[in-house]
Amino acid sequence: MMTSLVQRALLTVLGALLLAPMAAQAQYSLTTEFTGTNQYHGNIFDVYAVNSVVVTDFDVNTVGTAGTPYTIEVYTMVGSGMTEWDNPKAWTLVETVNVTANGPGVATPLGMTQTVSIPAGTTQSFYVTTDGGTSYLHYSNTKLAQGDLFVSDANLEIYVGLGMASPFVSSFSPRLWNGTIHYDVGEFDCSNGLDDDNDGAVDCMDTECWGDAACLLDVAVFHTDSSLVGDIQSKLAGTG
Ligand SMILES: [Ca+2]
Ligand SMILES: [Ca+2]
Repeated sequence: MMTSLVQRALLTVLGALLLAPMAAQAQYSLTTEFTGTNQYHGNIFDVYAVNSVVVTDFDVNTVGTAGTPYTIEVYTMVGSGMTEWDNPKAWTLVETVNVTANGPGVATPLGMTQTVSIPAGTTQSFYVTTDGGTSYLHYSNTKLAQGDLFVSDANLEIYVGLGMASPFVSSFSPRLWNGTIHYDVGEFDCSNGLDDDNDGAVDCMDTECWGDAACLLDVAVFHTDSSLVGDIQSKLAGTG
């Protein structure tokens, strides 16, 4: 018996549902430390992506006590930023966020809405800073040298960099940024039209997206029998 497109679609959907526990939006993080006692407006530090990553957020170490309002600016550039600390034109402002400090020695998440993609095998630099004045972040003095690797995991490496007076005014070296980088790996977004992890498979073509809601819908709308498509969609939504 010939299997219809819709039947095949249903089999595909069922197969995808069986694979659904596979995480399409894995969230990883890498922390330097939160023990720094030196302070100024911020830091410039290089990271190296072992695998393709997408940076989604940062935690910072505030000097201000819990409840203190902060305005934090995150800049980035491709390549090392170590010699570009006084060259604003080299940098792109990723986002300016207003946050309430959790206090020194603990993480204050920025809650960013913008992301930064870093291809595998490349260096990217970040400049995380307050908006100046007496708004300070903690960072660490270190016996390591500028450019030394401080911490790494399977996907990402964070290097010793610079302490900074805002904006792009003066630098102190070597200084270790205090904070956490939150990031995703793999085909983390199944509907952005991009091959996030550079494995040749875009969105729903990537097995990591099987089971993702965006891809279930793709399978259903591929077919022209609208009543059956509606049936599939309502079954998936639990309304049929
Ligand atoms: Ca992919
Ligand atoms: Ca994608």
